[in-house]
Amino acid sequence: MINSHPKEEEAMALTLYGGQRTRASMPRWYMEEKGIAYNLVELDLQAKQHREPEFLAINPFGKLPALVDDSLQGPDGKPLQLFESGAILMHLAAHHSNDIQSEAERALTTQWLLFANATLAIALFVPSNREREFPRLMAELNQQLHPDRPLVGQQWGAADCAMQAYLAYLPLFFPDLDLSPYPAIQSLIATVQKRPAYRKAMGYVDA
Ligand SMILES: N[C@@H](CCC(=O)N[C@@H](CS)C(=O)NCC(=O)O)C(=O)O
Repeated sequence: MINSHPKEEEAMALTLYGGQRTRASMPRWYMEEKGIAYNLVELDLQAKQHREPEFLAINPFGKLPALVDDSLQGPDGKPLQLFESGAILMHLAAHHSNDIQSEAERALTTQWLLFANATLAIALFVPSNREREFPRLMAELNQQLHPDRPLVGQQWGAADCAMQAYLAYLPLFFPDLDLSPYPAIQSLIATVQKRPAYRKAMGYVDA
């Protein structure tokens, strides 16, 4: 049985399904930064709650995060259900914030979300790719990224959220990795780690 919070859920259009140490922290961080109200349903992966029929009805692949948006109708006439952190971030940016101001910004946001999930994540987490791709991508990102300069538009947005969240995973997942060749990324990670919304989304106790 999945524990949710029915009172809050009734009042809020958005329900995020997440779990500790999952990519649900990305859309959660985004919603915290943007002040978007949401209900959080935390699943216990150890207890295999993500494989229970109740959650498989929301994401048949049994993966987190997933989002239900009561304010929009899906093709079956029920509230819109979404999986994939990048698709969820894009939806939040396009429909629940004023981040995206032009078609060019929409296209660039999509570009960075796909890069984060399909290229950077693979370079970080797939060992064979880490050797081959990681230094080259990191060297270029070290030139491009800056804590005070959004990747798209004038304000911190979905593209920054996904890119920064993956980079901030580095010291958590690979504490022995030497990031000193990438000082701009090191300083970006330090800035991210201080953001209250990030700390809350990551479940840090002080947040
Ligand atoms: N590309 C997907 C990855 C989803 C994914 O693999 N989620 C992990 C947690 S970070 C999960 O649910 N793992 C449990 C499982 O696969 O059984 C996304 O970005 O949403």
